[in-house]
Amino acid sequence: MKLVIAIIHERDKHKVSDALLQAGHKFTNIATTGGFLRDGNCTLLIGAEDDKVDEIISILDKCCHTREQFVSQTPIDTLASGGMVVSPVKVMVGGAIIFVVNVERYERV
Ligand code: 2BA
Repeated sequence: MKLVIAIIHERDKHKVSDALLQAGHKFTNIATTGGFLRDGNCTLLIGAEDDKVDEIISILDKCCHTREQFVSQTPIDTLASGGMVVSPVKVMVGGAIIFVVNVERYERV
């Protein structure tokens, strides 16, 4: 068994949840915060049999779209500029960051 940990953009949350449910997967949705942008994102914990992992990754791939976003000041800029305004920087947001880890033991009691 595997645990798929997927960090996705807030805006893709409903689309991904609907597609996972429709395909019969079980998951937990956690509200999380990106370390760089310090913006809300969403982390999904999806427990699945090994042979279902590729299907899950394919759903995430189809439902999560990469977008460009301009950020007026990143946390790093804030520290470096001493409070002065710096020009907006372009960052890519969205898509999905996926970790697949082995589950040593799974119990439902
Ligand atoms: P954030 O840390 O808020 O990062 C948002 C986006 O900002 C990143 O998108 C990336 O395009 C950009 N970015 C991140 N760190 C940067 C840096 N030091 N310099 C310039 N640009 C930077 P993604 O790479 O798609 O990541 C989306 C979210 O996934 C991240 O939000 C974070 O919450 C999570 N994440 C990404 N890689 C991770 C990792 N190796 N471990 C744990 N969480 C990760």
